Amino acid sequence: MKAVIFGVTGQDGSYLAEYLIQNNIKVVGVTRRTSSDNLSRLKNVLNSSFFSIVYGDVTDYHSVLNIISAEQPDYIFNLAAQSHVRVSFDQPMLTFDSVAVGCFNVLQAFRDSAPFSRFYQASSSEQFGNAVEDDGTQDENTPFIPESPYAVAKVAAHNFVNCYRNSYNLHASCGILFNHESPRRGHNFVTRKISLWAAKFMYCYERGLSLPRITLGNLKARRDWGHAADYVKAMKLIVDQEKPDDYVVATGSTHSVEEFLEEACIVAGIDNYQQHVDIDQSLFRPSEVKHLRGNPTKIMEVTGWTPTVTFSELVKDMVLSDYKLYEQQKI
Ligand code: NDP
Ligand code: GDR
Repeated sequence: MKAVIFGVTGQDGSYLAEYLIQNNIKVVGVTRRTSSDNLSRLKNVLNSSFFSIVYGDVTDYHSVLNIISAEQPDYIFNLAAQSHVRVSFDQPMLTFDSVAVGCFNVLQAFRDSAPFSRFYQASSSEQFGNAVEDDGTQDENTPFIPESPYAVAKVAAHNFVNCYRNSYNLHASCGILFNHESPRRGHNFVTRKISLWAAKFMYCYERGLSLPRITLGNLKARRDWGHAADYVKAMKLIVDQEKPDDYVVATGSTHSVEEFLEEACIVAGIDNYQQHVDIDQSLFRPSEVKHLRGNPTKIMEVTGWTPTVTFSELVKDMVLSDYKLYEQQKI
């Protein structure tokens, strides 16, 4: 069995590559040529005989078509995206190209050259915007009311996948994933920004060094945070179902950014954390998604998937892992 992963160098791509290889699936990872190293998350798989790298970009249809037609994979995972919501307000067209046009290119190449493969699209809870069911959750029937250029592009990609599935009888599915984090999270997402700061604070406090401050935006926003290692398992379960479909992947619990900050401070032993935090209005978004709490009933019932890492365990994992990076002078 063979899988092609677009977006392999990202947080999810690296966990997914490891998980597929553990399951005896060969992985072809698609990477962009960059002037600095972008393979740091892949160190666990780079030397595996089950892993290889090819160059490609989802906005370049010919590169995508060449890869899919040459590899004839059993699975195609499209995780490639400019994935930062705030940045999508600064670079809306670039975001649309990588997310919506990129998805279309992969879908089209799949249909044109490997139609018996199985396709997975990384959809997002951001697609719901501020839509919510009566019980305060979002599920597969909740309408999409996107609040950012990123979310608009993800809705377009999601609709392309549904259109191609229905029109051409393709095995194409979407996982509508709620926020998932890990020690491999990009440094400018709020959880990693907080874990890095808390770890640095702990490191400096223990050594009598001057204590760092942190600047954040909206602390009131609520997210349903899970662990990326759990969520890539859901991706494989989704493509392994007999029928293609769309699934919400979430923990079912919600916490505010402030609660994440408080939990990180508990792990790092930081008292009176408010005195070390600055709020910067420029970090607020022009339009904010206020409350996300997914209802994962469908994926749990159909596939048996269940999240294994609690909110507290996730925060602890991230802070302690970043502390080790400071100790080892790797940051
Ligand atoms: P990351 O930002 O960590 O990774 C994004 C990946 O996409 C990187 O490998 C990046 O490559 C690649 N990429 C960006 N643009 C292109 C392009 N034009 N052509 C090819 N590759 C490209 O995201 P995550 O791993 O966190 O998320 C994976 C996917 O899941 C994304 O689509 C994201 O939008 C979506 N998602 C994520 C959630 C989360 O909470 N993490 C929740 C819901 C959806 P490079 O390293 O070269 O920049
Ligand atoms: P999100 O993640 O937008 O939910 O998208 P992010 O961590 O960027 O923001 C979460 C919430 O925290 C608030 N916030 C801040 N955010 C950032 N980045 N930096 C700050 O300093 C800060 N202060 C407060 C934000 O306003 C927001 O409410 C992530 C991405 O992985 C998407 O690709 C994915 O689709 C969704 O999760 C589900």
